[in-house]
Amino acid sequence: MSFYPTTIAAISTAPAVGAVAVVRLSGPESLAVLKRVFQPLGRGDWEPRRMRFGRVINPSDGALVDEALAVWFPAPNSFTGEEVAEIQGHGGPVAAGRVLKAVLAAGAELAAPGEFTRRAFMNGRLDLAQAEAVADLIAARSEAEAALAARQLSGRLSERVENIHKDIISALADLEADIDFGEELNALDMGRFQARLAEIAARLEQLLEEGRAGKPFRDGLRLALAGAPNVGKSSLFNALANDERALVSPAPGTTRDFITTEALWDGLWVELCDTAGLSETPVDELDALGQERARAQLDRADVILWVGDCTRPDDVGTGQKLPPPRTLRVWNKADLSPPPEEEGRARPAPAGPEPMPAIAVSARTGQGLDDLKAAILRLATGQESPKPPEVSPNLRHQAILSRTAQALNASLAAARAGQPPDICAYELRTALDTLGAICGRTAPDDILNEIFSRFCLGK
Ligand SMILES: Nc1nc2c(ncn2[C@@H]2O[C@H](COP(=O)(O)OP(=O)(O)O)[C@@H](O)[C@H]2O)c(=O)[nH]1
Ligand SMILES: [Mg+2]
Repeated sequence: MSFYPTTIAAISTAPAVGAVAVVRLSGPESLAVLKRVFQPLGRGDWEPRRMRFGRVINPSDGALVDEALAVWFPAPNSFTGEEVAEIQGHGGPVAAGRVLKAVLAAGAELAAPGEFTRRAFMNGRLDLAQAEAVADLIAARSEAEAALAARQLSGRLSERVENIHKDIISALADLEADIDFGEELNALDMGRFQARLAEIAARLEQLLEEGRAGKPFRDGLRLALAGAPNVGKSSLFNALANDERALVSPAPGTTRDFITTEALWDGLWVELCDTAGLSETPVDELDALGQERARAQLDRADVILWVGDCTRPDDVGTGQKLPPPRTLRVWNKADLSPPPEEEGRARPAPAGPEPMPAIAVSARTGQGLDDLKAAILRLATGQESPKPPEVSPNLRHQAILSRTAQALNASLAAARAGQPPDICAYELRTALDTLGAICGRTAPDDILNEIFSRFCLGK
């Protein structure tokens, strides 16, 4: 059943010092290669999925390489769906490299990055969304990212996408039956048909919404602090990172270059970026350069904290120019003075047509920091009570989902306008072809290359 005639090998564990390293083989010659390099202790033949202890020998010179455990998985019950063998030797890059050399000398080829997972996908062991989840799980930096990836790997996203796929097929089949045999059968109830399409479109929209709201849990959260000099940006940065990373000083203009650090907030990965204070007129050339870099960092942030000083509420710097939907007004030094009020509420930022939420905190005492974190998460997810979604389509999935929704809505619009059913059917077929790319039914080769090249060696 396999697509591939070659047998590939790679070190599947991290290239670092550790107790155990795994060299994995996949392909029709896996057992044959294993037998050339591995001398099991004790008699008997290889049994499927049964670990054996023995010696690894390099067949090119007969040298003893390692003592190890080895196991054989006959096709198709393996990760790749092909015949697979694994040798568990001692860890460490050199020791594992020697086992790999022995296996290559015995006839295996070095695997390309992601090649095991690609074979698993081609052999139908995983669909494309699940294969992507393998890479995401390995790369996860936080509990939230790992949990989402694990659910996607188990097929939660694929299942929902496949259900939508099935329902579009069934709508299309009814429509085509009506086109072909309309006279003989009871004519299709157009009202109900349109309701079905609208319901499918709503499910696509729901998935898209989960993709947007899930972004911080899936990709982490990039935060940048901006504001006038000396309002306490670096102090707040340290408090949010729980680390005395940035220099703090009563002298304005301490921070010239930007500083980034990573933190975990309740299992959520956050990157914080402290920047030079923004002002209308830089004090010198170094300050001008610092401010330029600061603005570049603000552009790539998911949420910008525009920090002000409760004791100097009118020193707003150039905050008016920050993008309101991604910016949160933070009044720091609330331990010294209450935040400026407007009609009994923390004064909204004076910027832009849209009101900007404002939060009062003290970097010194920690007051208000939990509220600030909650407000950041509300802004990033667009949800009143943010929580990780069950599945979260990534950007590739989101692009496909919106193109599918477009085609589906075009079909619905044609049906509503009383256009010929052929046109509805054409748009539905486009929706099907488009949606198929999420699980890989219709993904072209260059997309596959793109996805699998992001994997590490040995995966
Ligand atoms: N009382 C009080 N002082 C603060 C607070 N945050 C910062 N400061 C002080 O304000 C000054 C400037 O702080 P810094 O973090 O360097 O400001 P930046 O220039 O905006 O990065 C320092 O003397 C800090 O100790 C706060 O919440 N309360
Ligand atoms: Mg600073």
